[in-house]
Amino acid sequence: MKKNIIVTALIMLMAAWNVTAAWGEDGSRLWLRLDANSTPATVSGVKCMAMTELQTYWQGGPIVLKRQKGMAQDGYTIKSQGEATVITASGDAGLLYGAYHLLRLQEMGLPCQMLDIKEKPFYDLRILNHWDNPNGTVERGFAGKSIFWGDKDVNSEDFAASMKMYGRANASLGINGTVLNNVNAKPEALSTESLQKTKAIADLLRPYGIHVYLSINFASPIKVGGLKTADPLDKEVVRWWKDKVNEIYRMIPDFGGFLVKANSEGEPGPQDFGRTHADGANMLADVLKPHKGIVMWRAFVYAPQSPDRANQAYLEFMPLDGQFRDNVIIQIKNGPVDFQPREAYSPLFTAMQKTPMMVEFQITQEYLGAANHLVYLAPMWQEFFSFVKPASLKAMAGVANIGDDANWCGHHFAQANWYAFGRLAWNPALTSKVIAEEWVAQTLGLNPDTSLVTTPLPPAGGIGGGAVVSMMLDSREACVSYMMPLGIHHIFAGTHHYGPEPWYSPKGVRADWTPPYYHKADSIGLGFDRTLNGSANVKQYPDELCRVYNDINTCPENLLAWFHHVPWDHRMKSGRTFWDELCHKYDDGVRQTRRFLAVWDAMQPCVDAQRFEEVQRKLRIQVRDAEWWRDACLLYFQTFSHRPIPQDVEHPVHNLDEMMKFHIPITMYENPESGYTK
Ligand code: GCW
Repeated sequence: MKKNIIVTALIMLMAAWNVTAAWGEDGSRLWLRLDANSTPATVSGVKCMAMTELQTYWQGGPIVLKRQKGMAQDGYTIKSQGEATVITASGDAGLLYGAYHLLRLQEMGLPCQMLDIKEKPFYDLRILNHWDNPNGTVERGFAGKSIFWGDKDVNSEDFAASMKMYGRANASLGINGTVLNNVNAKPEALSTESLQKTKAIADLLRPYGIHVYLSINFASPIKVGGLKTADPLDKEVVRWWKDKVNEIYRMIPDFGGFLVKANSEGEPGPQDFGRTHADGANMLADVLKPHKGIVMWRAFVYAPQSPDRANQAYLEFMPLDGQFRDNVIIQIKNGPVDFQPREAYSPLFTAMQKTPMMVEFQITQEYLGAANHLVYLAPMWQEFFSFVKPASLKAMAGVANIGDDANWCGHHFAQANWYAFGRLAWNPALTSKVIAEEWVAQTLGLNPDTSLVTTPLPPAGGIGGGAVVSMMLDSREACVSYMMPLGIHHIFAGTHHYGPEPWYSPKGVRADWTPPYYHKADSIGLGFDRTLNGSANVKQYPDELCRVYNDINTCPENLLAWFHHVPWDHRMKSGRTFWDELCHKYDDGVRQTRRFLAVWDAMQPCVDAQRFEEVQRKLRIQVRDAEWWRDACLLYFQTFSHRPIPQDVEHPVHNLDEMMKFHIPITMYENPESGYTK
């Protein structure tokens, strides 16, 4: 599919091509215009890219790019000197990031004189993970097909143009690494033919300071190499990996390394040969070391027989703390279960003291309404950082939400999550609000002056970006409310993780793949008992937190059913019973989505027509989906609570038996186009 797109790399302004007319009158905002017919720039390096971008888009006075030894890697300064602006960095990537910083100021309409800026990234490694398959499908991808694989001709001009847009968008945020294929890795990713494609991509992304990485299948020595085993301690296996890695570095001298999902969800791993995660990771690390490559070894593991899936990663990895080579980083999802709308943080982060760790966030909204719901994720990631010190981590990875859809991410506002990921990987201290304001100003061209926010409804006309910013800031909590408030988790449909199926529990399906395993609804109450009397998951947290979480009266209410089996009549801080509170939360969630729709409706005069309509359509889906979530969950849980839905909340508009018969016929590679109501 040809991407008919206009892109501003810095501002992540991505819109369908036919928006151009609407935006033409306001051409000043499109200063990074890339038209569909432009041939890719032939560039010979990152510095050259910095120059090209500035020459093309900078509207101010002269710029000087200066190299200076001794500055932080990828860091830069920007200083006004008379008429000129001087960008100084020790490396080319720093110059490019400095150039984009300057362009960002210009684009946001901020002053570009008297500058005295000093920046350096918090993390050296700021990396996207693409769950893209060789056939072009994207696991949990909701924005079309892979931009890398499938029928893409990596030698075509179209492909080069698309990599150029991707490279600019990422570099403008400081993202400097990308894993090109799914962690459920097909062995063929390491075939020579596939490596040729990887090389072509690496060549196209190099000018943007982006290094490529691959996910590997641990059984590759058997499946690609024809060996009898993939035992990491077997000499022939080690030799195979050495040869393979040498082959890769001959083709791609700056290749970054491997990402590994091992012994998880059926993927092969060292445990298949009686070895540990450390044995497997270290073998690969040793082979990559001479080339300065790294191993990102995932801690996303759980076993069918485990009485509490949330305990598993800690149980498998804690005994190995300190046993990993220094070029191994353990990559851990933010929560111990799986990218839920709200989870407690993964306790491994505070437990492992002697092992380099990185966090894996999910930018693609597998569990947050796919590409249909407007959910701005920065507040969720920031919540994580309120528990886990950014400095205790080595790097940040984000599972990408990028596909070959015309707007790249399926939902215009999903681009804000890609943007926020990059900005936070550069500086995790940035607030969600500042990031949203940047995005709104640059992408929608709206002034994010928050004084213009009015509640509950904006006045007709005359409103600014502040209303959009505050909608974004509220959106994650709203999603939690209409999907899984008060610590409830993983009550999704079994097959697609889009809608609610708290009842889903077919015979023969492993328990931890069914919602009742997590919500444990019964006549007494709701929630997973992870206290010391239950699965003892609380014990994996530092003592102080363990005490707080263990006691139902001190446990934060937003995690109550995560850590406790909460009695229906448990008294909440509001004075309501738990059941009544639950009803109110679901109701709040629905009301919030209606408010978002009203905010957006009022934005019509301020946004181009196409973008307005596309977002409006999605928000309408979101409102209906929120009602669907509320009705399915409340009516189903009511069969256990036997309590009435309070009079002061809106009552369900669906019937439980009808909802239980309803199935969305989609796979994990698609976005449900119309949500629930077809
Ligand atoms: O979130 C779950 C997804 C799987 C995914 C897995 C993982 C790539 O449902 O689709 O597989 O996690 O993170 O490995």
